[in-house]
Amino acid sequence: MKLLTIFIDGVQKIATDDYVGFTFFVGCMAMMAASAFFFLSMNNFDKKWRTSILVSGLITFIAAVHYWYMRDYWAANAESPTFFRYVDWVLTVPLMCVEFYLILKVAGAKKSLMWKLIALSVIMLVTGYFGEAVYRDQAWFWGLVSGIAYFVIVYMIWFGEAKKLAEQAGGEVLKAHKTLCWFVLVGWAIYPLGYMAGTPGWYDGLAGLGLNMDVIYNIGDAVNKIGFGLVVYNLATVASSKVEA
Ligand SMILES: *C/C=C(C)/C=C/C=C(C)/C=C/C1=C(C)CCCC1(C)C
Repeated sequence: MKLLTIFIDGVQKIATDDYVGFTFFVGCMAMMAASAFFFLSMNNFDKKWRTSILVSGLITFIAAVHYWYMRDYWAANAESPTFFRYVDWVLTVPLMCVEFYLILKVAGAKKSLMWKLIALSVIMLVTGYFGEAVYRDQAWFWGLVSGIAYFVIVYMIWFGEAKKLAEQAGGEVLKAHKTLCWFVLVGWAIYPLGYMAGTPGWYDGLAGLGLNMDVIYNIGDAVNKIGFGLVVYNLATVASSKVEA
């Protein structure tokens, strides 16, 4: 129906200085391309890696669909598509936790590790949504609670349970785990910056720097969702070729 309207009414204009709209558009394309890449490469790998690649593709595919809506929403309302944003995250971030579990399974990772990471990520996102959309006056408080959940995740993968498993697995799995840890520490830290640029609080000065919340979130998504997928893709490539050789 939506497509039909676009064909009949013509496409909504994106102003040349609408850089927020531009990043939604490019983000949508990038997520689509990445999904095609991951899905089409799936059968090149050993069976035990296929689920990981499938999950990489699902992450970018779910994001592509949400970017399609967010791009539209922004074009129509020139306001943050907060609802779609958080629905996207609450589906894709737990899938990123699943990726950790899947690559650590070779070292005997238990489902309980996966569920702990998923629960923490949901706490991080639901409290973030409260601060951004529901209780904006206390954005700093909800941001803080969200940040604590974020740091527990960082701790678990850098120093806790997940780290120990990665060391037991060693080799390529350990390397990939380390890279993913860096993504969570540095790549995920982009999001609180966006949050601070987009909500009122003692950190209001950030918005004065001309930083835009949606641009920051869109950059974060491209870096993290496609980057995560490529780390797993690389691991699967190296590990699969070793078995064949
Ligand atoms: C693909 C989407 C990803 C990887 C989204 C990640 C989102 C976060 C790490 C968000 C974190 C937040 C905080 C740590 C505090 C402020 C509120 C959030 C939700 C922006």
